Amino acid sequence: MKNVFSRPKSLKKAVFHYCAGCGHSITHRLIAEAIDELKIQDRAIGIPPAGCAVIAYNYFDIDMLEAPHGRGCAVATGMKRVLPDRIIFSYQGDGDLAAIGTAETMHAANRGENITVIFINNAVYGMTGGQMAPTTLLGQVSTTTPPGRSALLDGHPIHLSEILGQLPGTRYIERCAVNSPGNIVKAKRAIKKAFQYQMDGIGFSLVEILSQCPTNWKMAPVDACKWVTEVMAKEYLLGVIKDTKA
Ligand SMILES: Cc1ncc(C[n+]2csc(CCOP(=O)(O)OP(=O)(O)O)c2C)c(N)n1
Ligand code: SF4
Repeated sequence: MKNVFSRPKSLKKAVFHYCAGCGHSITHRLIAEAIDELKIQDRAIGIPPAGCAVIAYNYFDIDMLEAPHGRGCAVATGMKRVLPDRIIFSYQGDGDLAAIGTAETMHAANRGENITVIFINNAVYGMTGGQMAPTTLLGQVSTTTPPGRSALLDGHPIHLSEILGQLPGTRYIERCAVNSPGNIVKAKRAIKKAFQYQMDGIGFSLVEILSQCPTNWKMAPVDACKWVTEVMAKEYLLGVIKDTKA
C-alpha cells in the first residue's frame, strides 16, 4: 500500500510533549516539511526559545542552539554572519519575541539580517501558566488579568508584525494560523517562502502563526480552533503584511 502520510525526515521519532490541540506541534511539522522539501536538513539551524517550545531541539533532526529568553534574533544574527551558508531560523513565542525580546527583534529586523523568524502568537505566556502577553486581547482573561485585559491598566495588544513591517530592513512578513486545514496549508506555504527568501539572500523574513493554547485559554481544542477564527483573527488579520519581492 502506498504511504501517503509519514513523519518528515527533519523530525525525530519523538513524541511531542505539547498539550492536545496545541499549535506548536502543528507548526513544528510544517517547518520540518518545508526543510525537507527545500532539501536543507543539513544546512538548517533552529533556535528554540524559552517557553513551551524550549525543548524543540528534542524534535527537529537538524542543528539547534538554544537562545536565552527573547534573544533568538541576536543569536540568529551572530550565527548567520559567521555561517552565511546555513539557513537560520529562530522560533519564538509572543512573550519571548514581543516582550522580553522586543529590542533584539526590532534591531535585527532594522539591520535587515538575512534570517527567518517563526513567531508563535498564542496570546498568553503559555509555559509559565497563562499570564498576559503583549498580544493578549482586550477583555481576554488571563491569570494576571482576571477581569480581562484593560487598555487603561494593561495597554493595547501589540501588533508586532505590522510594526516590523514599517522598518525598511524587513523583506517578507506574513500572518497565518494553524486552526483549520486551509490555514495550515497557507502557513506551510508562508514558512517555505520565508526560508526560500533567506536562501536567495533577500533578507529578514518573519511568519507569525496564530496558535491555539487550549490549556491556558481553558477551552477544548475544537473550541480553541474556533476562537482563533472568531475572535483572534479579527484583531490580528491574516495575510501578507509585507513582501518586497511581490
Ligand atoms: C530571563 C527569563 N525571564 C523569565 C523566564 C520565565 N519564562 C519562561 S517561559 C516564559 C514565557 C513564555 O511565553 P511565550 O514566549 O509566549 O511562549 P509560550 O510558552 O506561550 O509558547 C517566561 C516568562 C525565563 N525563562 N527567563
Ligand atoms: S500550555 Fe499552551 S502553548 Fe504550552 S503546550 Fe500547552 S497548549 Fe501548547
